[in-house]
Amino acid sequence: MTTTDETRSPGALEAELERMLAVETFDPPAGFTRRGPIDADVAAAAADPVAFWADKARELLTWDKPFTKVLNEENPPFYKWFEDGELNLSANCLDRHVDAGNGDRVAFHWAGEEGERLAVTYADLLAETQRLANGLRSLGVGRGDVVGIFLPMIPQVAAAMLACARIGAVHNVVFGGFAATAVKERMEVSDAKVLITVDGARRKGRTAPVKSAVDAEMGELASLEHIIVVEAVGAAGLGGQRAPMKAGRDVWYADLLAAADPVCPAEPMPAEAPLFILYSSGSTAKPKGILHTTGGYLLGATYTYRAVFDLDPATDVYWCSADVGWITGHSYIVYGPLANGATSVMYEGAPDYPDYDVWWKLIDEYKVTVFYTAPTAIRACIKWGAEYPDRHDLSSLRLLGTVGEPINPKAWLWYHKVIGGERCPIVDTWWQTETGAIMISPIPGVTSTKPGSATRPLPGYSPALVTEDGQPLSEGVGVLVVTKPWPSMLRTLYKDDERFVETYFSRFGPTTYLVGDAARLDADGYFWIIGRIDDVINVSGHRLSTAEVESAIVAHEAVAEAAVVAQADEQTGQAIVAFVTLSGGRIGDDATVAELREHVAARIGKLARPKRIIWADDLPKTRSGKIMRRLLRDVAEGRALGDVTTLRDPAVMAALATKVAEAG
Ligand code: 6R9
Repeated sequence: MTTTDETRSPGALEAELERMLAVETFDPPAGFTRRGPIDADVAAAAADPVAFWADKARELLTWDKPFTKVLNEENPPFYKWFEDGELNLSANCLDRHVDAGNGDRVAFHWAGEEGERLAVTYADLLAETQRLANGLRSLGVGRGDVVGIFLPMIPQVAAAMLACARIGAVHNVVFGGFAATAVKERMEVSDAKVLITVDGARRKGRTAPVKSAVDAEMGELASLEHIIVVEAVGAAGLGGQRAPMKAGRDVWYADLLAAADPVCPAEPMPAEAPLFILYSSGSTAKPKGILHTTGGYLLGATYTYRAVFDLDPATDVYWCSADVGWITGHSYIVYGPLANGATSVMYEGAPDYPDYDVWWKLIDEYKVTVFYTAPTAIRACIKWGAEYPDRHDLSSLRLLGTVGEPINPKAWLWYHKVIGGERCPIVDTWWQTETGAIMISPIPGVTSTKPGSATRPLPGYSPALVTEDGQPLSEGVGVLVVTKPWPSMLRTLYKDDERFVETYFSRFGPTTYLVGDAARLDADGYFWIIGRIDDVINVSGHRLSTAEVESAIVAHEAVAEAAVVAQADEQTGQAIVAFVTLSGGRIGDDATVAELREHVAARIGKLARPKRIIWADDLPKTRSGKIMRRLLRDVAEGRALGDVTTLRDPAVMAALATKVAEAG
């Protein structure tokens, strides 16, 4: 127990958070002492960012062939970093720790959904990676070949990524929660030669067949030669039958490993060799195949992990609750932590199974010191109530992080108070699949934080704000860009250089990266991400952010979650429509509508009052937890629903459409 039941009575907590909403700036908690020095980095990066990155590349990474060229900017936006250097990413994540005598250190404490526990050491992971790398080779996979990975959160997913990196193959991980149709599409467009998947996957006490679903969708994909199947649930999990296997094409993961040579030396790879493709959860219909390369990407993940999570690999236990199928999982479950020799928790299951306290139970059990999650998850926890975290001892935590969307101050404060016990700094990390690594974030122990702001750029990065016409802004609201190349930037969109240039480097020219977010820069140089450019609402010529209005709405004690979109309006250009989920099963009525409108008016101003409020039992979210406002706009404006297959629960939309129609 971190606090007494008295202080946690819902009313008292609510009142306390309400009081704290008035606090603008939180200084680094007094009890938090930063371990890794950062001042020298800040100074060096400000003086010469390219030289700074070159120094970090030499200091943090192990090179087979040292680079002599740091940055090639002859043909922007096609930048190259460390191009004549060679290294292997799996050797940087595994061999060098084992060689240094840390083979027995746990890389992953794996926690299975039904209570299983497994400790995977660096030596274990290296052994598994080498065998799998040889197994892949035996199936004809070599440098530059694309390997699809469609696995749940099991340790094999890390081995699969590292095995690809070991032999220079390019991985294309598809989030385990996606439908088989999405897997097929991603295998097809990336010409994947091999797919590594699983027989079945568990979720909240049920098992879903995966291999048979993949088979049903895969058809005859010309490029796909083999499917490797991890037997995770076995015949018992699949109603008595093992997963179907097609002779000549399919091979069991265990058989492949058993037959493989245990030794597979890591292949020195050119720094600019492609490392992975990751299809982004962008808002357009066609997914973007974001391509990252070896040296620059690893440097970005390794350096930022160190700077932001301030980890002591020998004593800390780190847990990122994301899925490995997202960039957060790539950079901050696999590559960043492993390159730094960290010990992580990897959890297979959902946050609400078997009960709402499972996360906090795991934090207590493993004495997790650093926890990294998403605002949407925090809001879910708020909805479930503080009694669940309060059941467990969370005193091991020293640092908390968030990623994925702007965090509303109420969720920030709840996280700070209920989970962090007011002693843990919160790092609100802003970045994207495209940036490969965190770009804007507080430096824990150094940066004073303001709830809702990702604060300032990390050393070596140059995000900036410009007007619609590209004029630099030192304060105010504008469009977020990055003015200088950085090592872990995407290199292109897979096989689509044209779309790469068009999407990111056409609006302000080939040397200015267009982020796609709007932001506000305050007088202290703090960045406040407003949201995607298309999430900005213009009411009567006043700019409002959906996030800002949402934040105001969810600050109301009756509200669990809200999503705000714009609807075309004759009078005001755009009008605000709010989809609102009430907490604790409350029913929305006219009085609540009036109350909420008043509440928003009091917080932002009358013009921010939602024109319509629609009560929603649930909101449409992608599997990574992002609210799909595009779909909400469609419902609000009475358009036919577009593609809903990427939603976690496609049924949510039909229910909402009915509600809106009823409301008229
Ligand atoms: C890492 C990740 C990127 C978009 C990005 C922005 C939003 C991410 C944020 C944030 C405000 C933060 N975003 N982190 N907005 N504050 N701390 O999420 O990558 O899935 O590519 O999404 O997410 O809009 O442009 P990705």
